[in-house]
Amino acid sequence: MGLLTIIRKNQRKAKEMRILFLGLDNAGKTTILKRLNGDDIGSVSPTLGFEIKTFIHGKYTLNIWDVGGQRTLRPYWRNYFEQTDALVWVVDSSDRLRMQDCKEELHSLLQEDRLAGASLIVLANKQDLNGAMTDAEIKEALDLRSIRTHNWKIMPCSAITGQNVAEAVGWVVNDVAGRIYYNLGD
Ligand code: G3D
Ligand code: MG
Repeated sequence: MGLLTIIRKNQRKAKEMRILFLGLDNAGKTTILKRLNGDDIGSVSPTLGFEIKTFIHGKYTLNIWDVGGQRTLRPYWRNYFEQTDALVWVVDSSDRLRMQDCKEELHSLLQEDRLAGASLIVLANKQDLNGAMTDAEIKEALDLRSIRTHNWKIMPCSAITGQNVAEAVGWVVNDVAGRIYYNLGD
């Protein structure tokens, strides 16, 4: 293998991003990923383990990990933290009763050393539902303003209508690329 080939291979590797989709169960993580992938969103079953989806986004390869969020599965989240470039925290904006649980889980994740460098986007999903909390309300409820450790953003979205689904990925890619790849060139 020539030197150029090796360099090219390494560059290709360097342009991979590892993105972790987390949130309480039923938030819509799997449906958002299906929507991104152009899959049928009529049939989504609860994620019991994890699934990895790979997308090409411009010059980047995104490896997206979709991990089950049921309470019994949450202790396993930590197995997926290593080398995470971005955390996508998906919220069911209509689930007011679990907003406190959602806030506690998010803030405890942000304490994790292995997630320290990761960008964070909070997706206020299910905006198509009547009575869904707005992104401003969710920002308050999850106390996002207190986050000093991560570069974060919140976006309203809907996996059903497709609102902001692609835009959210765009923000993640730009934020990670700005941090990591700004000096790599083409
Ligand atoms: P999860 O992977 O976070 O656990 P899922 O969540 O993707 O399995 O979605 C859980 C349920 O929420 C699914 O409904 C799914 O259709 C619904 N859902 C996901 N995103 C949206 C959205 O933006 N708007 C609305 N209205 N519903 C959404 P079921 O009925 O299959 O359990
Ligand atoms: Mg799921």
